[in-house]
Amino acid sequence: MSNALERLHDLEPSTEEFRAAVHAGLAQPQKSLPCKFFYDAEGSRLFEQICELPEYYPTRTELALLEAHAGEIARLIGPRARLVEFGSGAGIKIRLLLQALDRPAAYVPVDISREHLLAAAVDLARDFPTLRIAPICADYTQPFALPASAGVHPETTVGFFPGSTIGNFTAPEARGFLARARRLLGPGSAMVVGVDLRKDRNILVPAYDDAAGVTAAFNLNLLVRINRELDGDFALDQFTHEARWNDTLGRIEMHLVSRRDQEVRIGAERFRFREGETIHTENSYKYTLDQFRAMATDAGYRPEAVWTDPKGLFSVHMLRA
Ligand code: AVI
Repeated sequence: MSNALERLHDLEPSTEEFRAAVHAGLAQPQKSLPCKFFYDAEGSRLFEQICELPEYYPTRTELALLEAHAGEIARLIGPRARLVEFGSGAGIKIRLLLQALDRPAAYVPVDISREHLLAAAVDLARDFPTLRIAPICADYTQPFALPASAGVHPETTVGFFPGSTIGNFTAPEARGFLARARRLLGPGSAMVVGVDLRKDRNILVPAYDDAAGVTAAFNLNLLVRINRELDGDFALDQFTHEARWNDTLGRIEMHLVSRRDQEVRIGAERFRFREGETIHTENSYKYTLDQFRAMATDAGYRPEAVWTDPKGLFSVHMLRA
């Protein structure tokens, strides 16, 4: 392991937090589970597979945008930047920025999935041996501090939030996240955010309900995780994956639909499901450029630049604090 790779700062959510969220979510009239719990080791692996699917356009479109505009993004960022990536995952996109940047000072990947975070950090340290890397295992929807060790006198600090993960928040959550990130990263910092754009439902629905069934497996893996970690007895073949476009709210919704009336035990508690009743597991909001810029402005940022692909599928925004 490289000397530049620092010890992991571990703030991974506890099993207790998972249990409390599951029990609270399943006690509501519209049952729901927070999508952040998708990302155990298997969920992270399945998500990487989703990113390769022909129907799932966001990853390849954003990668092409970053490839095409990395030079310009790097010029706007300037030399010796410290990069903080929220939800770093496999760390593929950051490589494009790191290669384009002038002497990056440090990279702080923040991710909820510890194993995945560490593996990606080790890989990156191998390819960028002089880069200071300070991984943080944390739920970045909650406040956290940057470790002092990552403060290597950067000229500027830049947040990186690719993949349209911001779309998995409600509008108030997204605004709150951006405002917290602005405070965390400090005055003069920048934020590079990938945002999926509103488009025809005939493109959107297959992107979340692919022919190979990978997204279905990703959604159902949440039940596998509950069974394993919280002593649940969900019968996996009694729930089906569904992706719905909600035009009024501008979002894709993922649900797990109960195939029959049934009762599920989690630990000592039991939850009843009627046939057709759903667990709402994820929202993926799609924005227009103006909607997102207005939200960023509300959060205290100045929209500085935006890049989109020729088909208008996806956007990468540069915001300044
Ligand atoms: C991580 N996030 C941006 C993905 C999305 O598109 O909302 C998660 C996902 N869910 C199903 N497919 C992908």
